[in-house]
Amino acid sequence: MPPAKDRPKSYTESDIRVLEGLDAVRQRPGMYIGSTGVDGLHHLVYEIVDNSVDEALAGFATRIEVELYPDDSVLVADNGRGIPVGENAQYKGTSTVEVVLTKLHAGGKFGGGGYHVSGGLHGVGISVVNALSEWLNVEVRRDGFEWRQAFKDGGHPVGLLEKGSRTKSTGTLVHFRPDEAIFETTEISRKTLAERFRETSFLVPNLQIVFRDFREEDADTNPWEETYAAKNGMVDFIALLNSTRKPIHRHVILCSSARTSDDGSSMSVEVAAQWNETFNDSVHSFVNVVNTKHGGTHEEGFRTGLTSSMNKAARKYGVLKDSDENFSGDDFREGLTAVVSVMLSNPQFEGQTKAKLGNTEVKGFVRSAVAEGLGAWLDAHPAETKAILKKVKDASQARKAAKKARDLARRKSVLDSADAGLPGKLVDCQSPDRAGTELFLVEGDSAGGSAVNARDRNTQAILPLRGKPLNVERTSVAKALENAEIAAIAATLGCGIGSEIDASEMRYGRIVILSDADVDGSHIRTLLLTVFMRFFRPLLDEGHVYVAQPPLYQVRFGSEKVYARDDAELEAVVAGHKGNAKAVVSRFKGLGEMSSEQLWESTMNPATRSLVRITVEEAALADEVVSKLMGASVEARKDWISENAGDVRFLDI
Ligand code: 1YM
Repeated sequence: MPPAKDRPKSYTESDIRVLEGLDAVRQRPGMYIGSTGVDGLHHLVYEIVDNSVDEALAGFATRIEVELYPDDSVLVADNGRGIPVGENAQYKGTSTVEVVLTKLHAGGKFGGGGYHVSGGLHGVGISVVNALSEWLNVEVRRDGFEWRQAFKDGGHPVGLLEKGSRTKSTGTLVHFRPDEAIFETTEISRKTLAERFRETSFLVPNLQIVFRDFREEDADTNPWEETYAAKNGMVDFIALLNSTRKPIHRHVILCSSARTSDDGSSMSVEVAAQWNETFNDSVHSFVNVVNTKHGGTHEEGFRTGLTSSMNKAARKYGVLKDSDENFSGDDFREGLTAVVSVMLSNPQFEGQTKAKLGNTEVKGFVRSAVAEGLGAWLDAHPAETKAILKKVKDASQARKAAKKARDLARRKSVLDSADAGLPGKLVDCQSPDRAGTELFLVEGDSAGGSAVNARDRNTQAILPLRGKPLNVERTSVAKALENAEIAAIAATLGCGIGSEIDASEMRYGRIVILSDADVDGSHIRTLLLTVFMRFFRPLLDEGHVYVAQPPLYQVRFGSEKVYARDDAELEAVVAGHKGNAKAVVSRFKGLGEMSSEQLWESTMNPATRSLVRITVEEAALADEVVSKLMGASVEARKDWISENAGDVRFLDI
């Protein structure tokens, strides 16, 4: 807090108490917004936008505008009722606007009647954004007038709420600049925000979100702009998720249910689903409009409801005979694209990332909603139901065949290799303890040879892969295992594949994909990552999968050697070198051309290399990118890959 002489005249004792609250936020920002990295920065924007989304869910706002400016400030405006401007009932002498902006409150909202539904991961409210901003201006249109108030240096009011000109319209606008002293970066990612706004528009009916970015040169007159609005809500969401896949039935299945308990708490659920020709399960779940990447009780309820109503239908249509066992949950999920959206007044989140719903009462609620709603839909659409059940039956047969194939593959490889069950071309490491061990998947036999010589034989194992990996976008587990390279990867990892995976059985601590630093190399990397996406997903989720960063150049300054990954790094290395020695640059044509020593120094030595960990942060987006790419024509794929070559983070979204 600034010394007394610097405080505005309007300061009162209660303001001081209030600001003590905001100072606590500045002292431990992580507790309120998760981190002070880029995720925390985005969280600030969501916190404000969520207020506007609440206003839309309450039926008052229909339009939200979000704008990014070159000074890294962010503006959010909505056409809702406007934050109340009168004296606050709880804090006499202070406007409700000021209370909302300066008073910490766990639920984010108070003074109003409704409950806070959107947001939810932290749901800390707009005052936290004020506390973490260099400056923040709020404008409200309400009760026939425009009102404004300014804050600076972490939430200190510059003056009182001022009444301005008359207006007939209503709404709230917040413009703020995240505090550079708090955040490691103040550069907001347009792509991350755009993805979230697009999702929001699918889940909130009658809402339009306009997103503009004024940060590029000349953008003040002609900014980048996108508008998100989904006329058909979740049906549009499914259509987008399935845009590169062929649905096997025409209508998107929709069901919903809502309930209010005696204590006034309420919950509602909406589910949209459609099966497609692929073998992939693509289920996305949301709580209060926020993506729950790690699922939780609502997803569990969805899965059990789905399994029971589908098995019932299978018996009704004679796809299952009396003596047959039920289909398993996995059989129903092959080729299923679904969105599960629940609204809860009191969501409880679990896990470190708070991306998993914990409320136990939700499971049964969603299960019966789905069992009933889906059951009714299936009864009303016999032809489509039969098409789905045919797919389920195929899936079930394929699953049984895959199990046989897998058992067979295991036994066969036992005969092939001295090591129990391991492929012959694997050069394993010696450490019996999997912690600290690494499996390198290496493109090509010759590079594999250099890697074998270069490696630390105690902790680094090498599996050379021949040619391009199989494109698995439209492949079942059984079919994929017929491919020698994929079978070798599965046998080497030893943790199972597809739905029968157990990540804890993986034989290595890390998997490192090592391919050339060129376009072909990045194509191979993409295909391999798709194999992991589709068949070894838990390994990605748990952060076991990495991409090595082999250099494209070696630069010598006399006896000193430096490596550079790309042209930009080469330029930086040469420009940044101090001393008189002349730079001698050589370019590697591929991994196979590097000596073992070079490969070790630049790419494999844990002390000097850099690895990129591949995570599936935005599962929905990654899924879309992978299928778009994998389903696309060869030409489109090549174009896309050469544009994005070298940037492995495209799957890191
Ligand atoms: C750009 C950010 O904050 N919009 C917004 C906030 C509120 C209301 C409307 C609102 C809510 C209620 C009644 C209510 C808030 N009000 C409060 C509080 N946009 C943005 N739009 N009237 C207006 O919930 O009953 C907190 S936020 F507490 F004052 F009611």
